[in-house]
Amino acid sequence: MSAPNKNYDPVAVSSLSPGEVSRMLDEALAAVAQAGSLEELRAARIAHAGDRSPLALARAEIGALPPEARAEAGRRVSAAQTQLKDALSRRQAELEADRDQRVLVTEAVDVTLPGDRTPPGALHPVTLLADRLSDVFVAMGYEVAEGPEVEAEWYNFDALNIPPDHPAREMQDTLFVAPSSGPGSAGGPGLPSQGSSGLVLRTHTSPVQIRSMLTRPLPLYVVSPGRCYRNEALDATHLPVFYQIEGLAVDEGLTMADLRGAIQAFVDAMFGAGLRTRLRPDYFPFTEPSGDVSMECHVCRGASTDPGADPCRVCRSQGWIEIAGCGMVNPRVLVACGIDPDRYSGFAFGLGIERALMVGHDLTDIRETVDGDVRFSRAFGMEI
Ligand code: FA5
Repeated sequence: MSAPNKNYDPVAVSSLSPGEVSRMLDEALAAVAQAGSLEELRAARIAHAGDRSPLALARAEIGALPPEARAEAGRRVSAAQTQLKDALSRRQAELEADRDQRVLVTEAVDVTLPGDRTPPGALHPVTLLADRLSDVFVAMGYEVAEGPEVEAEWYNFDALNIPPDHPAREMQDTLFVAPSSGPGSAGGPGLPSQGSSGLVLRTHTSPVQIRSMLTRPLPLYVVSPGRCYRNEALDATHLPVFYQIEGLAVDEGLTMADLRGAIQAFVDAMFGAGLRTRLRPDYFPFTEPSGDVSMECHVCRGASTDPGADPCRVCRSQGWIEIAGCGMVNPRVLVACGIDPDRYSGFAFGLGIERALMVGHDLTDIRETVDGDVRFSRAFGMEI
């Protein structure tokens, strides 16, 4: 600011003259009007309304005027600054409205365009059924137990009362991984030691029975779902790799009646109450007596067996559908696991999950479960 000027010097304060203030204002208003963006307007604001702008510098000169001239010069500069401030506000509002309009156009979403959604994938129907079957038993108080798919022969056969020369080893078309290291796994009286056992791809989930009996406290109620392998050709009812689920109970005083009760409860949970179950004699080395379980056909309920009735595809007009192998745990198996057969008894059952899926959904070819065709899974209501 210039020094106070008692003798009014119009040259020193020329910036406060009406013409000069009006020129500064015109220049500022022109810059505001020309600002084409908020950025440019910001620059114009700093240049023409900021602390170092011509109008601000002129206002600083007011003190240099003689007192009688100060008020008029102050009013002049204030009026110019007010006019500029209003112009800046108006332009700011216009530019913001422009920007908002542009954003609305460029960021508009056309909700009518087709979606580009990546389907999340889903569990396979066989996995879902395995989970559902396990849940039924978990609800009855069973624990889920799992075992390895590459299994010691001792667990897969020997401890289950299937000695090396037993025809049941042939029955199950075993895939061998490593041979046994010595004669130890060949039976003799009683069950063989596990030390020299070879390795196989487990042919059933029954070895998990042995693992459970050896490691878990009694009484024991376990359910074991899992993958099994057999050297079998793929056809409409056989897979070389398939799933089974196995149940095992070992407790004091268990009888065939408990086995029947467990199986009936399972069928009720899966298909709704009211379907009868039937046990017929069968043979498994690890259960004695052994049986196969059938349930009344859930589709025709036996009606297809009446003379002249429509045939039933699901039970092939037998009225019954075989669902599982079962039996009372052979005392020799209990002994192999260090369990006193005079005090404890047990029952076990096992079924094929793909076969159960076929029964439940009227599938005629088991290969559909492994083809990998998503239409198969979609038919079960899955999004893939
Ligand atoms: C067994 O494997 C016994 N461990 C079942 C068992 C457990 C009996 C406990 C008694 C007590 P099996 O070989 O029958 O039994 O096989 C059981 C089920 O597995 C069959 O009923 C069938 O549903 C399924 N299964 C067997 N082989 C195949 C295969 N190649 N493809 C698809 N499913 C199969």
